[in-house]
Order: sequence, then structure tokens, then C-alpha cells
Amino acid sequence: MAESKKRKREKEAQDGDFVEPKPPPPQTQGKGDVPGAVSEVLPTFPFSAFRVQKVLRESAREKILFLHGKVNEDSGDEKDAIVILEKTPLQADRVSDLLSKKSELKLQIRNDIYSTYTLYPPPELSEIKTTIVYPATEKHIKKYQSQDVYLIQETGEDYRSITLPFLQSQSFSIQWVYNILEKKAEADRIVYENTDPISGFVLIPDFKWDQKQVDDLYLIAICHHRGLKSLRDLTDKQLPLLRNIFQEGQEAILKRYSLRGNQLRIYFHYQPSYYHLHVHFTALGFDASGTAVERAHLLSDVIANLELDPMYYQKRTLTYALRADEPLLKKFLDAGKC
Ligand code: M7G
Repeated sequence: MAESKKRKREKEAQDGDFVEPKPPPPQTQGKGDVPGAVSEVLPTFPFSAFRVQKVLRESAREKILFLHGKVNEDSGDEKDAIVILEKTPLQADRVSDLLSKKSELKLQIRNDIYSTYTLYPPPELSEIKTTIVYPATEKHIKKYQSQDVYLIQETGEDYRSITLPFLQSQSFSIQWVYNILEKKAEADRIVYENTDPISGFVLIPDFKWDQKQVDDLYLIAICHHRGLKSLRDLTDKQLPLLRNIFQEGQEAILKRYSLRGNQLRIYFHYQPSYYHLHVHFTALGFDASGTAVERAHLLSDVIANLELDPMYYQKRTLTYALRADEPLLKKFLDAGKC
């Protein structure tokens, strides 16, 4: 009986309709981490003390709200925090629970054979994915704020003379990346690892994915090698690493989530937010943020370009968008480049 249910679920998973949530859902505070990990270092977020200052962005289509707020700590200090609230997709396999007596149905309009209702599900079926950045920096607040955007055309020389010096002085902390690589955080969520220090990587569900369904699958492959910041640092020397990420990443996702390589979008961001080389894996049918043509670079194209020319990404002009308030945009303006 249990076996046949398992087989049915495996079949459904192959059909792409259902995924058994194998690893536990993401934990806000790194439950299950090794001793000395982030959960012991960082304070728990004092939700009730969060005072909303500003709605940074809202999207009815994406059903997401980005809030900036302040938190008064016991010490008397006031700290900034970002809270992101997102309604999660409905899960087909839980529809019977949703329509059971546990939910309350209130009639809105009835007309002939048509009627609309509001359904009030029980708490366990009405969750809201909540992401917290705390304490948040000014840069985090800007990252989530709606802004006008402008295209930059960055030559290889612009990268070396404007972008790189700026990044070296400014970029986001990548401590969370090192915590993953060193198994100090999210260790229980790792889906696959190739431990080679030069051509190895860790494949892990992205923060943005609640792992409840494959429709919005989102994982990241983080390379072990430190010092590779972005696409701009890649030469033919990294081809073994890139081929491993491409090949082994797809195999691991097929094995764990029953999604084939030709159902995946595998890409870099340029510019990324975090300057430690990583690759995004998203379900092809999912309109993930950051997949616009001015930001996403398919890993398969990157490999092909490096096979054609080992110095491709040192030479090529790369186009990307910057928000109006980004200091890098000002650097380009000051240099008369846009
Ligand atoms: P990016 O291209 O550098 O920046 O991608 P973006 O956030 O503008 O897309 C970094 C990716 O890492 C994003 O998809 C984030 O959602 C994800 N991410 C960020 N943090 C801080 C974490 C984290 O702590 N754990 C995990 N698993 N993913 C994260």
C-alpha cells in the first residue's frame, strides 16, 4: 500500500506535477547547523518589534511585498530590517485538504450558474513565505526598492578601470556563501557537492524557493574556488568547473527532483549581487526574477564562448541595467561613459 503510493508519487514527479519535498523546508535561523554556525552567532529576529517604515516594492502579479522597517533592540539600538512577504503557489496535492471542512467558504456573488467565494484555509494551508535580512544595510534597502533603470555598456577596459575598483571597495558581504561552503549554515540542505577545490561546487536550494513544488524550482551552484567574482573572471581555465556544474548539476536535479536538463534554465547574472561565482538553476517554465536578457547569461552559451575564445569575457562589451541610485551608475556618468 505504502509502496504503491510511493510509486504513484514518483510517477507524478516524473510527469512534473508533484515533488516530494525531500529536504526540510528552509529555516530562517539555520536550524540543524553545525556548532559555531550562524544560528549561534546571530540573534533571532524580534518579529513583534518590527516597525514598518516603508513599502519598498509591491507586486500584485508576483504576490510579493518588500518592507523596510526598524527594530528596537534590548540594548536600545535601532536597527534596519527588510521583511519580504510572498504568497506561495498552491500545491495540487493538497487541494483536497484545502477544500475540506477545515476551510471556511464565504459566498461573495451568485448569479445563475456562476458564483465567487472567498476561501479561508486553516493556518497550515495559508502560509506566507517570509524572508528577513537583519540587520540590513543601506545597500540591501536600495536593492529591493523600485527605481528607474538605465542600460550600461561595459567594455573590458571599463570593467578594469571603473567597475572592478568600485566592486573592490563596495560589494555585499559574502559570508553567507562561505558559511555554505564550510557547512556552517544550510548544511542539511545541500543537494549535491563536488568537493574538488578548483573544479568543485555545492548545489543548494536558493533562498527564493520553498521546495514545495518543482514548478518554481530554484537552486544555486556555488563554486568552491575563491576569488572568482563573476563572469568577467572566466577564462578557458574554468571550463572544467563550468562543465562540472552544467553536467553534474543537471544529473543531481534529475535524481532529486525528476526534472530533466532540457527543462532547466541554467545561467549567470551579470552583474550579480554577490561577487563569488555562482550559477542559477531555475525551472524553464518559471518566470524567475533576474532572467531578463540584460542580466542572464546561459551557462551553455558561456561555455561555448570560452571554447571559441579563452579571453572572451575579458574582451567583450557586456550590457546590463543599473538602478538610478546605484553608485556604479554615477561612476560611469563621471567617466563620461553613459
Ligand atoms: P545574485 O545573482 O548574486 O543576486 O544571486 P540576486 O539576489 O540579485 O539574484 C544570488 C542568489 O543567492 C540569489 O538567487 C539569492 O536568492 C540567493 N541567496 C542569497 N542569500 C543571502 C542566500 C542564502 O543565505 N542562502 C541561499 N541558499 N541562497 C541565498
